[in-house]
Order: sequence, then structure tokens, then C-alpha cells
Amino acid sequence: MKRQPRGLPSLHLVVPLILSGLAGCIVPAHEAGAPGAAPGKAPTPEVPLLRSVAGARRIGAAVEAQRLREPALAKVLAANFNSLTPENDMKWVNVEPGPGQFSFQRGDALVAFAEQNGMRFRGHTLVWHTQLAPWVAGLPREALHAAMIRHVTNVVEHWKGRVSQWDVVNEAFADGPGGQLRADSPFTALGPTFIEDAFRAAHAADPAAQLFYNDYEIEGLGTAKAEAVYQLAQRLKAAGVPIGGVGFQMHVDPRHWPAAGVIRQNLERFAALGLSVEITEMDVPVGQIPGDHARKLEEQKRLAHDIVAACVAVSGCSGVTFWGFTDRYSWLNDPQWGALRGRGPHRPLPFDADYNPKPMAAGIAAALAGK
Ligand code: 9MR
Repeated sequence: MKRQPRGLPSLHLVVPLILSGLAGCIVPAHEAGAPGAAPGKAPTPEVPLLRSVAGARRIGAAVEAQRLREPALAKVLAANFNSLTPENDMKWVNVEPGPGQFSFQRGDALVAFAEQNGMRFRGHTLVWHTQLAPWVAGLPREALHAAMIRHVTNVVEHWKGRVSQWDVVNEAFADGPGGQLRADSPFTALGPTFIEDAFRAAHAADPAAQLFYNDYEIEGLGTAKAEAVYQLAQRLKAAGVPIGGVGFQMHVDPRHWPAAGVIRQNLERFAALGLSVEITEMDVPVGQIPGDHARKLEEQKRLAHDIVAACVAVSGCSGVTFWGFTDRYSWLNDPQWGALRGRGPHRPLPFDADYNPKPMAAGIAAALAGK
């Protein structure tokens, strides 16, 4: 078994450096009270490198370009994952902050890192109502449509041949009953055809890229949103729109979450339409899982194992991406977002705040290996 790279240095190595005034900034995260740090040092399980057991399947993580400056983080990321996703750096507000003013540097840094480390790239995201540049929302209908097509075309062309999969349209549907397009998105004013128009523009810009619709709370069967997305996928396939897959975000809420068997059935029915399916933003927050720290980690491992195993069991399920990979950096460490999952700390990812594999990583590795 290939060994996991070392995470951050342990305290007995760091103290002499601090005393000699050389390295005050590398105190281990759990000592420094870093976000996501665990209360005590849990024994690190022996876990194979995740990409060594993933086979042809994508095993990915979302990160921000700025994090790549941390050598310990970059090492664990490249050793374990065969795919990279930009957590924020390719979103509209960052890539086209002013009309026609494109800014690709941070995305370029991520793509270059992926290429240097033999990783695929999952682009995220072209058309989304959130993290949209402020100038877009005020546009009249025709100008908005033209801006959408120009954005999709320029961004996909810029990374043509280097970004193999794109989330073209993200989270177009409303929460709750009804299954309508969301009222808080400016793109809804364009009518439902904005979705196929975005896919067609992306396909024209890079015919080889695989194009996805991506959403949350569509993981189980029977919710209004899951049904609306299923009908959308049927409609787009029937109309010959170049959609290649559907992304199921899988931001787990352990307080109410579909059973793994239901998730599998749902993945199967989308795959039966001739689409790839992927888990695209998985995390498993432990704040509301009952019991002590060890119990929470075991339940997190079980949930993660069973979801990854559901993907492995579906032949059309081409991969799993986590929304981050270390508890040091997660959107759920921000109290505003963390509150969506109840009281934290949530520690939702497979590696701890010092970049060591958690039981969750062992569960994922086992599921990838078919165990
Ligand atoms: O992780 C992202 C966080 O840093 C941003 O502040 C947030 C803004 O809404 O978006 C987060 O990522 C989201 C992703 O792009 C789409 N699906 C939900 C993710 C978590 O909110």
C-alpha cells in the first residue's frame, strides 16, 4: 500500500522552531484552534491513497487557488485525488467581474496544478444566480441572454481541451414544493430555454467537454426538485441538447437524509436516460450526529462509505468529488453556512485539519475498492 504523505508537522517538531523564532506560523491546526480542528489527537487510520483505489472513476476535491501555496496541503491533495474542482475561482463574479472583462489567472493556476499532477478538471460553474457579477442582474432580457452566451463561450473556450467537464447550469430550480425555476435567479426571466441555450453555447465552444446540470437536494426520490430535474434531463435528452450528465451535490444533512438504497435508485434512473451521473460536492457534517467525537466520526464514515458505494454500484456513476478535503477549509466552517446544518463544529471532510486521513477517508477507500 502506498503511504499517505505526512500532514502538518507535530507539536514536538514545531516547538523548537518557534523557540528559535523561525516558524511561528506552522503550529498544528488542532493546537492553534483552527477551524475544524478536532478536540484531541485521534489515531490516524492506515488509509490507502484514495486515487490508488479509484480505478477509472473520478475522485475529486474542490479547493481555492490560494490554498495551493501550502506545500503540505498541495501534497496530500495531489496524492489522493485524480480530479480538481475550483471551489470559487471560476464563478462568474471572479472570472468576468466587469462586462467583457475576463480574469482567468486563479483558474489557470488550478488547471496548471491539475495538469502537473495528472488530475482531471471539473469546471464549476458557468450559469448560476449566486456569486454572479453585480452588473449582470440588472440587465434587460435580451442583453442578459447575450451576456450569458458570451460568458459561457469565452470561459469554455479559454480552457478548451483542459477542462474536461463543466457544470454548465447550477441550481436553477427552487427549493420546496412546485418544482419551478427559482424566483431569485435573473436567468429565470429568460424562460426555461435558457438552460438549453447555455448547453449549446458550451458545446460549440468545446465539443469534447462533458456538460452537466448540477443541483442540491435532488439526491433522493420524490422531492419536487428531484422530479423537476429528472423531467428537465428527459426533455433535454429528447431534444438532442448536448447534456452529458447530472451532478448530485450530496451536501449531507445527517438529521434527514435519504437512505443509500434510495440514492442508488435515483442515480440509476438518471443513468438510464443515457446520462453520466456524478456526486459533485459531497460533505458529511458531524455536528448533529449524536454521541462523542469517536461516535460521530464512525457514523460519518458509515454515511460516506454507503453513499460512495451507491455510486460504485451504478455503472453510469463516473465519480465523486468532495467539497474541500480537509476540515481546515470548509464552507461549513463559516458560521453563516454552518448553521444550515445545526450546531457545529461540523468537520465534514475526509482529512482532518492537519491533513491526516480520518475514518471517513477509510470508509471512502473501502467503498471505492468495492468493500
Ligand atoms: O464553498 C463555496 C463558498 O466558499 C461560497 O461562499 C458559497 C457562495 O454561495 O458557495 C460555496 O459553494 C457552493 C457551490 O458553488 C454550489 N453548491 C453549494 C456550495 C456550498 O454552498
